[in-house]
Amino acid sequence: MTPSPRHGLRVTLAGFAVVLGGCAWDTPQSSLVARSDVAQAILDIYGLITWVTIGIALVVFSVLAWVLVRYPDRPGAPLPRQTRGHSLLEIGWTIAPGLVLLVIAIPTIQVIFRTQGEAPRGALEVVVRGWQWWWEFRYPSLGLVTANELHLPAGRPVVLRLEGPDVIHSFWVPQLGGKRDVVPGRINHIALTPDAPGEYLGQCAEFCGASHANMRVRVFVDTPPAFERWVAAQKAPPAEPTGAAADGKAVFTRSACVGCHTIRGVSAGTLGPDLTHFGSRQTLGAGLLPATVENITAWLRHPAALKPGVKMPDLGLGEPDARALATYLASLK
Ligand code: HEC
Ligand SMILES: [Cu+2]
Repeated sequence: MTPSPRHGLRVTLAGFAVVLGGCAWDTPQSSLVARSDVAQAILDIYGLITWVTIGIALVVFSVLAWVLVRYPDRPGAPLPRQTRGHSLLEIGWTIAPGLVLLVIAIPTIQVIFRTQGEAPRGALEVVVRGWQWWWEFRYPSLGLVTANELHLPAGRPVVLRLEGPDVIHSFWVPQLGGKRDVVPGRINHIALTPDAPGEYLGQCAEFCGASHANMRVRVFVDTPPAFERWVAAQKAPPAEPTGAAADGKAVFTRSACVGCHTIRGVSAGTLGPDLTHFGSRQTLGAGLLPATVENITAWLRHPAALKPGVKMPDLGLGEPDARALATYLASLK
């Protein structure tokens, strides 16, 4: 049986249904949902360009349809009247695209300058450092350091100061706006005001090596009181562990961990994420897995099995040591 044209049509439509079925408006990383002033400004430009493009498409397709209907090719039909060197038309189709570009360019340039702009007074500064393959967040005015999960207060301007200690990364949390490159030897800024409390997902948007796809970021926009509580909890020294967690602390202090990780009052390494309040984070390994004792244990035993290329070495830990360590780290709320 030869496939009929209707069969082809059905297959095509079924293909569309499958592909378009994956579309949704309000997904966690949708750039069509704006939750900050900067994201809204960018979305407005996007809307403007979409409408302008729809307008152009309508004009072009209407003219095309008119030509198809008006001048079909019939056997023996004469050529329609040919037009050459029509000054008015030529000037028209030179000026019209210029106008369209102006309509798009003026607001676009305004928004570019606005999003590059100086942070307003009183903005909360956060230093964002993109490492292969995790994010470090420092709050100089609060004396806090954390990783992979950024907390911001709703309604207060923040300025993110992007620094690249190793290779080029790009910080991108679509609903809060951005994306901005993190470039070694150069400081970039994003100034924005998140407007609604919630959890926003993002990820590195510039290919940066083996685990680029595993370099995720979570931003928690808290109500101002919740943010104050978070700051107070992070500033407090880590609680002294008891039981299995105390055994874990002993393993930590006698292992190579101390050379790479900081736990305030215990160690001062700087090559890996600060673990002082690791237990308050929901995920591990830059959004790789939920931070359960099970997953932390697996991570500590063979980090590269979970995250290809990871810069944390396999230290040959046995199951009991790894579990005790995981219990300790999870207790650091
Ligand atoms: C050579 C440096 C180095 C050593 C030694 C090291 N780590 Fe790491 N560690 C890292 C780096 C780098 C990362 C970030 C990996 C990533 O997410 O890509 C990391 C990530 C982690 C994480 C996940 C943190 C987070 O917020 O997601 C934990 C937990 C951890 N290490 C615990 C340990 C423990 C416990 C030891 C000792 C047994 C140890 N590390 C030894 C460099 C090191
Ligand atoms: Cu990256």
